[in-house]
Amino acid sequence: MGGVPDLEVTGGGGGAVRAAAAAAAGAAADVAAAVRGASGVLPTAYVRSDITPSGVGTGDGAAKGVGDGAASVAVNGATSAATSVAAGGARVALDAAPEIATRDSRLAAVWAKIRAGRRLDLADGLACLESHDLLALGRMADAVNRARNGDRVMFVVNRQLNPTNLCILDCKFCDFAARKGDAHAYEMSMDEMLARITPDLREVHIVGGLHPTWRFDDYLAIMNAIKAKSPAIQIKAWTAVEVDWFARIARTSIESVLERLVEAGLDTLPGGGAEVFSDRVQEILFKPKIGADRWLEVHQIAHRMGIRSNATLLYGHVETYEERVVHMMRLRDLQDETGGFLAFIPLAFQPGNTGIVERQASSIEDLRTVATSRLVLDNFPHVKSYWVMLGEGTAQVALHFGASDLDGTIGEERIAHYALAGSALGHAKEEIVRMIREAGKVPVERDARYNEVGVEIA
Ligand code: V47
Repeated sequence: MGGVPDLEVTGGGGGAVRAAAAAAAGAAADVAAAVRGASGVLPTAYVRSDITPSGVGTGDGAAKGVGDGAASVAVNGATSAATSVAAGGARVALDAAPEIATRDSRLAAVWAKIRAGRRLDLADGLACLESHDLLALGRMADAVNRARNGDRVMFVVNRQLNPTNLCILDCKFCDFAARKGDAHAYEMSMDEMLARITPDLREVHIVGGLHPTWRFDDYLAIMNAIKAKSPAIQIKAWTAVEVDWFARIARTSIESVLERLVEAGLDTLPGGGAEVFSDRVQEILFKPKIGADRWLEVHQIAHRMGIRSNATLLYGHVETYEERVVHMMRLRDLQDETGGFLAFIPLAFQPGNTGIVERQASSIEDLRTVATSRLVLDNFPHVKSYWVMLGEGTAQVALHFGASDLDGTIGEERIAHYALAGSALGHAKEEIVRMIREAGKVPVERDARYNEVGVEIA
């Protein structure tokens, strides 16, 4: 194996970002990333006291456990009975919900339901995804998001770290994973990983493949070394698929794996590996992987132990609208029970060289999915507009379609870029701030647990 393919990011001070995924010779992942200038006058500085937090969990879940701080808020003057769920899972209702005109009668019925404080069902979710009145759908999701988050959009100064792409699984949608001997296969040395942990980072997001020979202790060693180098950094690491794998290779329970991960510095679990909660899609695209029940079980156990987590949906391949909505509703059910989810992240499938679909879902499809998730997931604090997969422009527009988080600076994204994503590999903090302000929103820097960090943003 020829070392770590270089993903070079230049001009990190807010200037051009150029990415060249020069994977080992002949590899498919030769990526030219978007070049964006960071010029322009930045709007007024954000100061913590400018805003009033609302609908954001306390964020100290790992210390206290989740489940505190349930909120019940008036809906259109009436009290919503269905709002007494846990911290992260609190439903927030709309005071003086606006009239939103639409000629789509099914969408109008959805809005009437929301204004009455009633929960959406499968048919409602389908009405949203099937509606041609995208702007009315967007206004609805925006109103619901504003009731929770106002104009604030959160982001984190973070870096993604993918220690290896060697993976025993063979998921049809994944261009990132490799087998030993593949041209693009890599394993980072500890020095290579630590070189990526710089003092400016607040969060490191670590995921990789299910390596054929690494032991659980090897994964723990990565976390321990990162914490030794940078004790204050927060670690968001390992998908439920990896947590399940660790339990298998260490021949122990999920609880014991999570305990050891927390001892090694784990703060939160990322939302990856969920794909689509559908046996049908699993059979076609990710047969050898854990399915919906196990993914949900891992997150349920984590939440019970006080570990907060995220949830993703991979869309834009072979799934149906119904499967998307069912996926959201299963997440909503778990959130009702535990309140442990922080954010939902719709991941737009990057077709790369998979041959599954000819092109990425359109921006219209992206915005529909973001907006629908904001309306269906009434107990999730945040819907994330993941600029890596959406592209920076659509990600900005999604901030008006219900999204309240832009993820972060990312540093060096590999999973989407091995699948030929057109976005940058990473962005300087100034560029993320500019993207949020350009969308007319207020940037709020957060940590991995969605605590506002209260730094003044220039
Ligand atoms: O689990 C793989 C997906 C996920 C492709 O929790 C692909 O804050 C699109 O989960 N096109 C990893 N998606 C990324 C992820 C994530 C990203 C950002 C934030 C968070 C969070 C989580 O990416 C995988 C898989 O579902 N994926 N290949 C692809 N070609």
